[in-house]
Amino acid sequence: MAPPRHMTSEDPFPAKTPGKLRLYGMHYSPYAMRVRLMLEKKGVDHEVININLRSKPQWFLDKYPVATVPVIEQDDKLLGGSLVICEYIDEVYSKEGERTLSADPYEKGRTNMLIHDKFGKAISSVYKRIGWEQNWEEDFFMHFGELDKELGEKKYFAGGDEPTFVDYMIWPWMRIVGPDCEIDDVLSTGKLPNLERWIEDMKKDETVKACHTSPDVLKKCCDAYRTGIHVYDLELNQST
Ligand SMILES: N[C@@H](CCC(=O)N[C@@H](CS)C(=O)NCC(=O)O)C(=O)O
Repeated sequence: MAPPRHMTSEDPFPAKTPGKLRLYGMHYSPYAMRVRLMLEKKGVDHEVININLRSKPQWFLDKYPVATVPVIEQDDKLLGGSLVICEYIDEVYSKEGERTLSADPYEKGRTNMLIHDKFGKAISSVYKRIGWEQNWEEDFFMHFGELDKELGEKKYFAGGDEPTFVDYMIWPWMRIVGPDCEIDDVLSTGKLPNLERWIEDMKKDETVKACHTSPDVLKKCCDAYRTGIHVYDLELNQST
């Protein structure tokens, strides 16, 4: 099913349903995808209002002057920032013993360090590669090499047989690394064997599958990043 179209400054505020959680997103935003993954994982009943980031509705700016997506709203509660939101969803909607992020303060701190520090750097090297910036390769393999080392022999980043918080938080960027994807020239080098295996395992995860975006659409988003011409509602314009 095509995602909801992206609303512009022309669109009136869509009435809220009492009690229902609403995600303000942008369908191709990796940050918003973090939240979609977590909502899917936790089976949270919700609605999505997509925002055209080049023509933001005034009602969105009034609500969240930081003016980025994702944002969630439920009655009079509002939270912005993908990691803040995902941690909140995990805490509020997980059944006993099913949290994806450890409740142990030290474990949680270590996970957040990995996401902010090591993966933060890897994200910037993904954009360098998408933009074919000079020397992207050195940067890319340095930061991805660190991640590969961090993963090591483990199936998922936190150990265990199931993906947890950290895997879902980094997936939106990692899904474009690999065969048939935008960054298809790095896994065949043998430099990232652990990540290569991890990507294949992540692709089989039910939550990841439910939030799938076709490689064709992802490619158009990467092209848009290169040209600076934003694209919205690609699925609505597709004939298939
Ligand atoms: N730290 C924020 C970053 C969110 C972010 O930068 N989102 C982008 C979309 S991918 C955005 O809304 N940009 C605003 C704009 O382009 O005007 C988070 O984790 O949610």
